Amino acid sequence: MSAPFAAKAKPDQLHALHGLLASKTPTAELIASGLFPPAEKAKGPTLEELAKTHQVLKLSTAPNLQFAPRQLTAKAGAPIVIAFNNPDLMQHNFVLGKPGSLQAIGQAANALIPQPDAIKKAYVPSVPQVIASTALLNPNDTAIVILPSLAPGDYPFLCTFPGHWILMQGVLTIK
Ligand SMILES: [Cu+2]
Repeated sequence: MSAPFAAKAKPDQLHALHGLLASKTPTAELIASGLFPPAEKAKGPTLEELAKTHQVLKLSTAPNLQFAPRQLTAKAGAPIVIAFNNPDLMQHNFVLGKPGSLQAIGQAANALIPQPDAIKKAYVPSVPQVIASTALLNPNDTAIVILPSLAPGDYPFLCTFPGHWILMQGVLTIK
């Protein structure tokens, strides 16, 4: 359990936490201490504030390695916010790719799995096709993904947690 939590921490925090993680999983006290900042508590504008200037899309995980919905639609010419939450019982992430890049990102994600820095990268491959990505979300975590305005097209999204992307994918259509 320690590695996924560690993946969210900064390098200097990882060093300080090494001993703690060896003996126990994060508790409410540790989370309150700021050593394990939940992704949804990151500093920045709130969803309500962003909604004044951005198109807001909502996306969730669903059982059996699915996104719900699998199809998102937004307009070209205005920035986008995706509020992504994970009500599932396992960890997931969200990776958005350039049009036509699903297979390339998925294969890069597969190639990343055995690499020593895979967990540190939250299983997100460092390839130019990736437009945006989140950390690994624990159950009940939420992430806010802020995107610029995008040109019309079909943008694939997927979860790159090992073994998920073949099933866990969807499309953001910009019209
Ligand atoms: Cu997943």
